[in-house]
Amino acid sequence: MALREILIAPHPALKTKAEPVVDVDDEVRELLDDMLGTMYAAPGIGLAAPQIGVAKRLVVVDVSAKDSPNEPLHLINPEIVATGETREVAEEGCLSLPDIYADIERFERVFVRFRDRDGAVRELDADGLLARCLQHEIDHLDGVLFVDHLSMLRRRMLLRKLAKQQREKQRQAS
Ligand code: GNR
Ligand code: NI
Repeated sequence: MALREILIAPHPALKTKAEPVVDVDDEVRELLDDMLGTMYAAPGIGLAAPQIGVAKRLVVVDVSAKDSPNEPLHLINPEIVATGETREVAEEGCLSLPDIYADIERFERVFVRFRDRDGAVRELDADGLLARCLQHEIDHLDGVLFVDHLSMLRRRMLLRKLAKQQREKQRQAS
């Protein structure tokens, strides 16, 4: 397993629509392993391939509590096939938008179809944090960041804040 660099907005790779995976082979499993390791190291509860500069529809997620055993999920070509009726607002963060947080409205419940690491088709009925995380990750596959769900004014404010923070980080590092 290799740790990968997580790209920070406004990197163009984060705005690119990712391509479906055709063959679930060892190369794909290797990528998923790198993604999971990179996610745990960050640490985060989800990671999508575009965040490491790979334009493929691959996602890893683990929303298990910190003090309980890991429950990794590997999702290939995940799709939301149905949603519940109700939406819920909660705070989100993103490894590609470090130190930026905002309240985002999402479906409370989603049904997601995907292929697992063995290429088998599976379905997941998710609610709570898992449902939120899956919507956030599937957005990444379509080049969408959580700030894209906010008003243009609020998005611009948060992206400016991020740019300023990154400039300051650069300055401190040099
Ligand atoms: O680690 C993460 N936490 C999180 C919290 C609320 C809603 C979504 C997320 S996903 C994020 C990791 C990440 O950026 N995945 O793309
Ligand atoms: Ni994210």
